[in-house]
Amino acid sequence: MRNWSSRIVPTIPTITAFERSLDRGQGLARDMPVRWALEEVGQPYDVRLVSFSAMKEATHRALHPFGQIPTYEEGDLALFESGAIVFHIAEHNAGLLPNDAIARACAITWMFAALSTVEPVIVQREVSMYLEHDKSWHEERLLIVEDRIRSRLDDLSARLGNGEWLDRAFSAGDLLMVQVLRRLSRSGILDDYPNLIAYVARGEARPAFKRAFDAQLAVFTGKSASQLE
Ligand code: GTB
Repeated sequence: MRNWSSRIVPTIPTITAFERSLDRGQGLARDMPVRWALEEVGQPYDVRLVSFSAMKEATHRALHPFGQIPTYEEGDLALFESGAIVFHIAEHNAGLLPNDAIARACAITWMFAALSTVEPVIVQREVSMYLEHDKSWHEERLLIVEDRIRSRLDDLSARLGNGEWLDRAFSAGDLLMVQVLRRLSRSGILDDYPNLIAYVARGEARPAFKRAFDAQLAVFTGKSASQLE
């Protein structure tokens, strides 16, 4: 029986990431938003790299029921789901969620919007590109999926307008939204949305993003982040 009254004892968290980068160090895997959130709040962290086979073993599945990365361990606490991990980091540290209750609820809403309204259509495109490219209906389906993405981007772009961030200050909502939009970087689809391109660039220009990016790139190149400079 779980002890629901337990408290989180702060320790240096350990996250998991792919031992071999699938995206060749582009920082698109889901350890990236977790690293970025930890860097934003100035929380040092350890990384345990896992192989594909290790991810499917019982030891890792005890942390992540679906045998994936990332996971997050902090004392007795073990989390999976990048959004939940970023939320946990944002809840327990200053810098990623406003203190004002209404502004905080709005920022959390953008976290959900990134992961449950914008990202799914982008993932549909990736599935179509990687798993359905040899099907006779691939081109037709791709057009439909890209239309759906554009519909989401039209609305997001209209809402962002000339704003720097989705609400007043940078938040965990922006962190997740920027990370989700980065998945479109090579698609050309963002080209029609100069304000979204500038928004992603603003996110990527943050020192915390750069530190997180370099750390995940170092796993791919085998060079430490300081050797990359
Ligand atoms: N909903 C979960 C979360 O947000 O944490 C999804 C976790 C997830 O998809 N993890 C992937 C994984 O472990 C790694 S990020 N896959 C192994 C498996 O399922 O067996 C996947 C990823 C890689 C590359 C890109 N990219 O290039 O855009 C995006 C996402």
